[in-house]
Amino acid sequence: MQKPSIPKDHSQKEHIISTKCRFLLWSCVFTPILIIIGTITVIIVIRYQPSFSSSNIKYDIDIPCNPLKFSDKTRYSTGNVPWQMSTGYIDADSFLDIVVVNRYDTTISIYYGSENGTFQNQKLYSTTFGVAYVAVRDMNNDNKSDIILTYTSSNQIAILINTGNQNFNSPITYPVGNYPYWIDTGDFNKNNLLDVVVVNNFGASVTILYDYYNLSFNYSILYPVGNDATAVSVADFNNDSYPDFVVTDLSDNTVSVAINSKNGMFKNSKTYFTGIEPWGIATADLNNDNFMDIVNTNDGSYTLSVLFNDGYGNFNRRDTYYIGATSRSISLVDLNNDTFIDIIAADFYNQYIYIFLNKQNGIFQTYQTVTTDYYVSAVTAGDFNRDGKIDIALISFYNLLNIFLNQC
Ligand SMILES: *[C@@H]1O[C@H](CO)[C@@H](O)[C@H](O)[C@H]1NC(C)=O
Ligand SMILES: *[C@@H]1O[C@H](CO)[C@@H](O)[C@H](O)[C@H]1NC(C)=O
Ligand SMILES: *[C@@H]1O[C@H](CO)[C@@H](O)[C@H](O)[C@H]1NC(C)=O
Ligand SMILES: *[C@@H]1O[C@H](CO)[C@@H](O)[C@H](O)[C@H]1NC(C)=O
Ligand SMILES: *[C@@H]1O[C@H](CO)[C@@H](O)[C@H](O)[C@H]1NC(C)=O
Ligand SMILES: *[C@@H]1O[C@H](CO)[C@@H](O)[C@H](O)[C@H]1NC(C)=O
Ligand SMILES: [Ca+2]
Ligand SMILES: [Ca+2]
Ligand SMILES: [Ca+2]
Repeated sequence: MQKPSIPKDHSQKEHIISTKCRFLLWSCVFTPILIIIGTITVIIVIRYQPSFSSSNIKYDIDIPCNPLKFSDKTRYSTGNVPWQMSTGYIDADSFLDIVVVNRYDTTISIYYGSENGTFQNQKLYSTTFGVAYVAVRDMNNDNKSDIILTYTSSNQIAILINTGNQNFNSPITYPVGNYPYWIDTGDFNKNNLLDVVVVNNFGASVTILYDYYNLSFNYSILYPVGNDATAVSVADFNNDSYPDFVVTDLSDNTVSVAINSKNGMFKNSKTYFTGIEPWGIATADLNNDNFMDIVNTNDGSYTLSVLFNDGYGNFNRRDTYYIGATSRSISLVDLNNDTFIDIIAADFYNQYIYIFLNKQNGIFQTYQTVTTDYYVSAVTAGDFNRDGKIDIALISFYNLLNIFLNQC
């Protein structure tokens, strides 16, 4: 074996060279590497810094209306245990109306809006079965919002067609899968008639009902998704103009993303991990790259997951925001009018909503809390008083609707 040896007569030169080398190594290699590592660490820490509590808020001065200001809450009575809500234009004026589902009654409450953001007291409508979810949509293209409900115990959905003057036709029902829980709509086959996707909570599936004429829904399919599917949101994820959808799979800790095959049918869905027990879901473009992103609430890990679209309908980047509370409902709207979508999350076991302002890059600032009535089951938003600022409506288990007008 040959020992490595350094020629003796070059030792002085070696020493000078090695000193130079060391200096060069430190100044040109190690120091920049340390700076880069330090910068990356700082970026990672800032980026993934969870939101602890409202007392930790460091307001970024460059985000407008930070923090947001709201009017004192206005309260309205609901039926027994309000569970979900939706907004739309139900009577002929141009002021938003609100529909609330009362879980322990077989009723829905309709609140008709006015120009100053106040609402008439509830108008109660009886439903045939207990309802879990409501979507307000114009289903027959007459510019009047109709009401779609899930009848959980009869495994049906019901459509109440708006006939004007605050009246509705008696519900038309359609059979779906086991325990229909959540609904969204989209024109999946692009025939200019809205189709309906219904989450079957006990069925690990969704039912897609296709409208071919006059609300016939004469064709429907059962499409498999993950276990204990809870919620669904429709959006065009791959920008091919055909609506796609995403479902929360509560006991799989995933979302299932189903891409439209450009004929209204769906290929196998792709799943992406979320936090623990994903429940509520909504979609919007959060980083203004014109591709739709996903936000869901996680019941088991008290977090929100934000999943970013890579432009092809894949969601491999996930950011997590800790709220320390169970949330089952979120609303994605631009609350400070900077064109970037913000997040409102409802606290199911407490008296708060959490507002995350977008830092204008899809990353969200530490949340701001707004105190509400207790046990917020759902939150929604809309410009109720038509001043250009998006307001907030939510429902509390104590049979109350709260309205907060945005004073940004
Ligand atoms: C549709 O309804 C909205 C809200 O009621 C109203 O503001 C709008 O003028 C209506 N549009 C047409 C074309 O009738
Ligand atoms: C708001 O509008 C409603 C309906 O037009 C009216 O009855 C009420 O007095 C108004 N409230 C305020 C505070 O202006
Ligand atoms: C559409 O359906 C409704 C309710 O099922 C029915 O009363 C009406 O006659 C139908 N209209 C047409 C044009 O088929
Ligand atoms: C549904 O109705 C449309 C229009 O009448 C018809 O073309 C289509 O074949 C029907 N589909 C089924 C599955 O019955
Ligand atoms: C989405 O598709 C539309 C229509 O093809 C196109 O104009 C637009 O640039 C696309 N958006 C993005 C972000 O690629
Ligand atoms: C929101 O921003 C738009 C565009 O900058 C502006 O025209 C509008 O007046 C703003 N609305 C409010 C309520 O500040
Ligand atoms: Ca209608
Ligand atoms: Ca699509
Ligand atoms: Ca915003």
